[in-house]
Amino acid sequence: MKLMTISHAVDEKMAKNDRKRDLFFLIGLILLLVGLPWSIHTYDNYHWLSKTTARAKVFTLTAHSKLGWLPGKAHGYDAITLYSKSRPKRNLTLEVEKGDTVVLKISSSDVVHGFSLKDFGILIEDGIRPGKVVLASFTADKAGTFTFSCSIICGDEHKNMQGTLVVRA
Ligand SMILES: [Cu+2]
Repeated sequence: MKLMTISHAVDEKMAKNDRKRDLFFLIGLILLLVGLPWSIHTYDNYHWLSKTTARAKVFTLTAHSKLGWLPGKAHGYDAITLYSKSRPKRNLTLEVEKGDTVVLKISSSDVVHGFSLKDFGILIEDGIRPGKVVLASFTADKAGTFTFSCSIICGDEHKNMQGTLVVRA
C-alpha cells in the first residue's frame, strides 16, 4: 500500500516534468517560427539597404502573372482585389534621374517570375518566388526610355509582363 502511494507520487512528478518540458519546447518552437521569418524580413528591409548608397532610389514592385508589374508590395489576395475593383494600368513606369543609383525590390504575388532589364545588364534567371524579395541594383548612367520584362515564362500573359524605366537627363 505504501509502495503504491510512492510510485503514484513519482508518476505525478514525472507527468509534471513532461508538461514543463512540452511547454518549453512549444515556446522554443513559437520563437523559432516567429523569429526566423522576422529576422529575414528585417534583414531584407533594412540591413541590405543600409549597405547600399543611402541616396539610392528604391522601388518595390510585385509581379503578377495576369496583371503584370504592380507598384509596391502586393500579396496574392490584394492583387485579386485590385483586379476585380479597378484594373490597374498594365505598364508600370519607373522614373529616375541620370546618375541615380536604383534599387529594385522585386517580389511575386503568385507564381515564379523573372526579371530582365537588358539595357542595364540585369537578368534574374534564378526566379522570383512568392514570399521572397529579390534585390537588383544598378546605376542609371544613360538617359532614355527602357523596357523591363519578365524573363521566365509564367503563363499566358507572360509576354505582356513589361514595364518602363524612364531615365531623365
Ligand atoms: Cu512573369
